[in-house]
Amino acid sequence: MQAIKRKAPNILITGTPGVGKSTLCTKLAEVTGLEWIEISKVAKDNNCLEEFDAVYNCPVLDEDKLLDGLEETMSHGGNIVDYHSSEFFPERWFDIVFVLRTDNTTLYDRLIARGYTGKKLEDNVDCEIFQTILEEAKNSYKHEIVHELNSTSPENMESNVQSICSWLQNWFSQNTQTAL
Ligand code: DAT
Repeated sequence: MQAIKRKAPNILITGTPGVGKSTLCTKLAEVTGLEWIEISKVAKDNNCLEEFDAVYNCPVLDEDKLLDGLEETMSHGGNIVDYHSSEFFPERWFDIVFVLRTDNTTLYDRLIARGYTGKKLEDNVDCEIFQTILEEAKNSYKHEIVHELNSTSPENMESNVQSICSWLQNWFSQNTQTAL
């Protein structure tokens, strides 16, 4: 569905906060040379955060401003986008979507270690239990490009890096034209 062929694919890594997106993306960027775009950081650095949501104890994202600012970068390809939501991105941006998953006990411990408490802690654990981010991704992208990855152990991370690298090599071999 992409209008112009990209030089490299764009990958979306999504999942509940604490599931391991930053950890995986750091490693992937290192191994693949693709650009890691951490949406929360980009939003902060580019003043795309609006008023503070007192209930969820987090700022509200100015989605239009953020998307406009990223359009050119995404059109070139070669990006790994990391965010806990996926529905507001243009569908055409991504060649593949990975949803990281873990069990609720593991997630609970990770979020406690991060200092989450009360409603924020509870809502994020519920989000994982109810597969909210997976459902969101499936509702926003073609099912065949949405993949669940277990992100509970360091071994899982290694195998996730391997799987994504294999997919990437395959993408390049199918999308790179041989020079005459
Ligand atoms: P996120 O970016 O999704 O919020 P993170 O990458 O910051 O999550 O990870 C949260 C914590 O979990 C952090 O202490 C590292 C740990 N972690 C992440 N992935 C892991 C894995 N596959 N195995 C063990 N620990 C992991």
